[in-house]
Amino acid sequence: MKKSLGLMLLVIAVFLAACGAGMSDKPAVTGGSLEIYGPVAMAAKEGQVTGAFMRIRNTGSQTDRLLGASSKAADFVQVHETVVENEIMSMREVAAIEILPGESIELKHGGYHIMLINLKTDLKAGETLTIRLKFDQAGEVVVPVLVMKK
Ligand SMILES: [Cu+2]
Repeated sequence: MKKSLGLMLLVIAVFLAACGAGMSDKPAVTGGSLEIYGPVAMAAKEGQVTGAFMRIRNTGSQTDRLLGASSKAADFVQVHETVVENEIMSMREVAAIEILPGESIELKHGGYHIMLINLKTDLKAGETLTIRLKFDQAGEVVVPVLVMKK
């Protein structure tokens, strides 16, 4: 009896691990021809600045463009790129990011990202915030973004 319970728990553990691994292959949200994977933001305090990151895949046959972002969580939300000039890293706002048919763009540390400027409240790990992304073709896509420990 005890042995079979142990085996059952092991089976459950393996099953959960498989589910966890499989989840990253599934988009968190889709909008039009776009699939959005693994949207996360870093925990930060009220008044601070933080970044949001994700992968956006275009499954359609037309090029789409990320034109901007908004959120009630911050006073300003911008799409940024990270640039290195004279060995100094800085960030600047971009007008648009193209997503070619069948391709993905990666918003990540040291690259493109969504910048939340002047947070209205603390963002704590485990919470979810909403970011609205604006695309040329797909229109507005509402993305639930998981807050991660810094
Ligand atoms: Cu930035």
